[in-house]
Amino acid sequence: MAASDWWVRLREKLGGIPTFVAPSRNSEARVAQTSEALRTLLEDKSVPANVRDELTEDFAHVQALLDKLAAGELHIAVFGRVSVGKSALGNALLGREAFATGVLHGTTRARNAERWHEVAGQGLHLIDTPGINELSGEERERLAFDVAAISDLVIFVVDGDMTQSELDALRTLGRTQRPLLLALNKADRYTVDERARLLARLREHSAGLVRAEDVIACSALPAERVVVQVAADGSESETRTAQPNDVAELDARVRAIAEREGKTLAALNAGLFAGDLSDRVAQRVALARKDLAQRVIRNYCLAKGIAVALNPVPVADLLAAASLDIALVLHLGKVYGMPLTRSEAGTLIATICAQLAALMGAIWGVHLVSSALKGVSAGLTTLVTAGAQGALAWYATELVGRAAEKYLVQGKSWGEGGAKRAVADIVASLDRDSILREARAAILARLRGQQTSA
Ligand SMILES: Nc1nc2c(ncn2[C@@H]2O[C@H](COP(=O)(O)OP(=O)(O)OP(=O)(O)O)[C@@H](O)[C@H]2O)c(=O)[nH]1
Ligand SMILES: [Mg+2]
Repeated sequence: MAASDWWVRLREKLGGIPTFVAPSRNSEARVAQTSEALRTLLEDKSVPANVRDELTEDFAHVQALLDKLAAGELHIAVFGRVSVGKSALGNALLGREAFATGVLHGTTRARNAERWHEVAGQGLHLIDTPGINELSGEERERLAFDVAAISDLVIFVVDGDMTQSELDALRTLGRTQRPLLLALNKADRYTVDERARLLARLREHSAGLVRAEDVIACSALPAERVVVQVAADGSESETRTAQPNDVAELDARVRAIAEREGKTLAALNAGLFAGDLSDRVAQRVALARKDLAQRVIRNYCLAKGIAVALNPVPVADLLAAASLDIALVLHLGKVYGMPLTRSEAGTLIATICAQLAALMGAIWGVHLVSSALKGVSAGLTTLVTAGAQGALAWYATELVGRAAEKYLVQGKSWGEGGAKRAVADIVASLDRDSILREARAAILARLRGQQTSA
């Protein structure tokens, strides 16, 4: 099957990219399906070891997602500008002082070396993040994506009407397909009327990104009430009374979501990540294969070039001698995970050679020999002539190898233009003279080495 058939299988299993508004029905089935897809990814033996090594972190993340799915945990991130009360809101939802809060901008960033801070409790797993206006545009985008990657639900916190950069950040989060809640914090600072107008405005801004009922006012850490009393003697005294927070509506909404679609959300997000990772794995696998194929072709070119140089054949026989390249083609089939039988390899080479002969018939004689010899000035020693013959064999093998590779990469197919077009493209894409030059140098170096060691 195709080179990366395992991820195609995985994609099929996941059934496309899910969007939010998850169907709650069948959520157990989806969780089971996603878990199985993730496990397939973890256990797939066709992922080469070096690719797996490069993506160790991602594979660890898949394992974590699996554990999370098993535990049915819901990860919630709070996101927004500095000092809007993200940490305070996290604390209010958790019911304890888990995150540092403060009047100074960048409290979260200053206190935590890491880019965000996670705390679990009350059946929730909260992720506190630094204020986005502390970051450059690019960093902000990366943070949004990173945060989204580890959360099932993002609470975007504002403390008034939205600024353009807040709206941009909200849109970025929207692109990650995470469900979003928009919290208008510090509601205690507004009158009932102002609050209603602000909520209406925020719903307008976030239309299409956040559902109207998910735009909610709250007061995570209301200002203390200060009462100044003036005594009979004119002296003043101040009493400060802490006010209870008001996050009940937001809390209820979060928990309703967690209850109703927690597992499904976690499964959807794990599915999104798995889809993403399988794309990356497929890309790396393709690169690793191409790299390996390149080395395989070069080795066969060198071996063939030396063999011909040691035992020169008439130039016209070079194409016929290309049938010796059967081992190369068999090897390439293995590299691309598409083993060929001997007779398939033979047919493939015959097809390629027929195209090459048709293409190069006219120039395959004198011109090529003179290109092979180009740059060799004086005294055509036997060694040099042999090197030139070997270089031609190398070039022919390279053409056969590249053409066979193309056929394999396309899933044992020549594509639309057929073999003729494919082979012509390969010939056109290779710089013949530089290959001949490199080939001759490599072959001569080997032959000289053999002569000295002999
Ligand atoms: N009036 C009022 N003040 C609040 C409310 N929530 C938070 N604050 C105040 O806002 C300031 C910032 O709160 P934090 O929770 O530290 O804000 P943050 O968004 O985490 O800030 P950074 O970590 O600096 O990005 C603090 O002085 C809080 O006391 C609220 O609901 N009402
Ligand atoms: Mg903070």
